[in-house]
Amino acid sequence: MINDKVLAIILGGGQGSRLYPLTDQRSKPAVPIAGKYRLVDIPISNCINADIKRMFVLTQFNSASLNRHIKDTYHFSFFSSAFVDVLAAEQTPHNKTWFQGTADAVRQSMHHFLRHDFEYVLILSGDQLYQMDYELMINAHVESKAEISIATIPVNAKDATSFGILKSNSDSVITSFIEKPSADLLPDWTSEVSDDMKSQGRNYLASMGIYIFNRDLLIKLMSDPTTNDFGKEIIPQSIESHKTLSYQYEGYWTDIGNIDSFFEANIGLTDDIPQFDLYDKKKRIYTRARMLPTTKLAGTMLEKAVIAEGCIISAAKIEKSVIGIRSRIGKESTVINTYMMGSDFYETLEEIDHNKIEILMGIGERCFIKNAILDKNCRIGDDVRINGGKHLEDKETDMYSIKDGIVVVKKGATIPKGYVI
Ligand code: ADQ
Ligand code: ADP
Repeated sequence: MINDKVLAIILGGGQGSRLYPLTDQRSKPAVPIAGKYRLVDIPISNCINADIKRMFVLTQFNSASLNRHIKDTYHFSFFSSAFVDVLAAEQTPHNKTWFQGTADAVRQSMHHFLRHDFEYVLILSGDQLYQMDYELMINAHVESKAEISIATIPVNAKDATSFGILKSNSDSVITSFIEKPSADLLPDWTSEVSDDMKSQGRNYLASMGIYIFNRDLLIKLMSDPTTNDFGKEIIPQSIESHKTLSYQYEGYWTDIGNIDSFFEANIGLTDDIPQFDLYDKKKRIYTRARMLPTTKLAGTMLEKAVIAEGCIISAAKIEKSVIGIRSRIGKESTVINTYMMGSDFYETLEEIDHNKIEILMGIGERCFIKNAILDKNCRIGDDVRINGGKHLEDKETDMYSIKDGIVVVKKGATIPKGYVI
């Protein structure tokens, strides 16, 4: 089977500064999404669904939560060749520095990959929400006898400046590529797209940052130590000398690299028909099986709410919000347009008593929370009011950050009773 010849490399993130403060205490792949998953579950699940069984996750720093999550989640049979290995930037006698970019991350880990038998490398981003069948892309790559393939998607002019933009010929072979063009250059970079895409103004073909390389070519490209990045250097330099295929995709795909897009992607799950479908049996998203009890609700008005397992909720109202595992929300509280990640553990009555805990984990009574992300293990005291929105300026405190009007309460932070943001 062709997929047995593929090794997947998941780029788990550079410094993760665009997702700060969610990446303050954990590496980007470990950031919790959709109430019970972590970012890294998306590319790993897409690989498993496409029968790609060997995966490396490259990350800039090794967080305990990432390692624990991978170790506890992805158990393969003793007789299977499948694995998910985390490779954190490491110092060796040859490399004294952190990864300098995406290609450098791959280069520094080549010795780990070359221990395996493979013909193709599938390189994936760790911060995108989508369900794509990589097998179709691999087949297109092999059939066209390309040396490199790039998954591409039509985007509009507003988004085009944040992506690699390319043009291809009638055989879908890429003829030119520019990384993140400025708006004044865009008029030269339109492509022929389907009527559906045209009607949405999506006239530019963007790289999704998903690449297939033939093994020998990757080894050759990685032997040049002056290139650090796929988008900035490797791809633009390779298209002339190596046949590079554009594999066009038109399904749902979104980059969740910053707080705003991360928030929108999570809240989008509360839509009547979410674009990201967690209910499709054939495109299952895997995560750790936690054996949590069911969620208990009392007196709560729910409107477009997504609620994970193990919650205890007595809120008055939850609207357009995602409520993560083990969340506790007290009486008469209102939660609107909020992603609450939940908690890592329950506090027992003995612990609360013994440690004289005044503000319990979760949201207290009579709170009002709107336009916020509550990281894990937060303690929101009674009568707290968080009213996020564009009227707020960016701000940074020990307890929370405000970015683009979204209030992000930091992991484990305590917001005192009656506090107003
Ligand atoms: P960007 O997403 O801006 O553009 P980049 O910041 O290099 O590119 O990140 C690509 C992926 O690699 C992300 O998942 C990121 O977290 C991860 N990453 C970055 N540095 C890393 C490092 N040092 N170690 C490990 N992982 C790292 C890229 C392409 C564009 C394309 C977009 C699509 O360059 O051409 O359009 O992706 O999202
Ligand atoms: P999940 O996958 O459920 O999000 P994590 O692995 O991120 O879980 O974190 C749960 C972790 O919290 C577990 O390792 C667990 O040991 C730890 N934990 C459990 N109880 C407590 C506690 N009382 N205080 C601190 N950490 C705890």
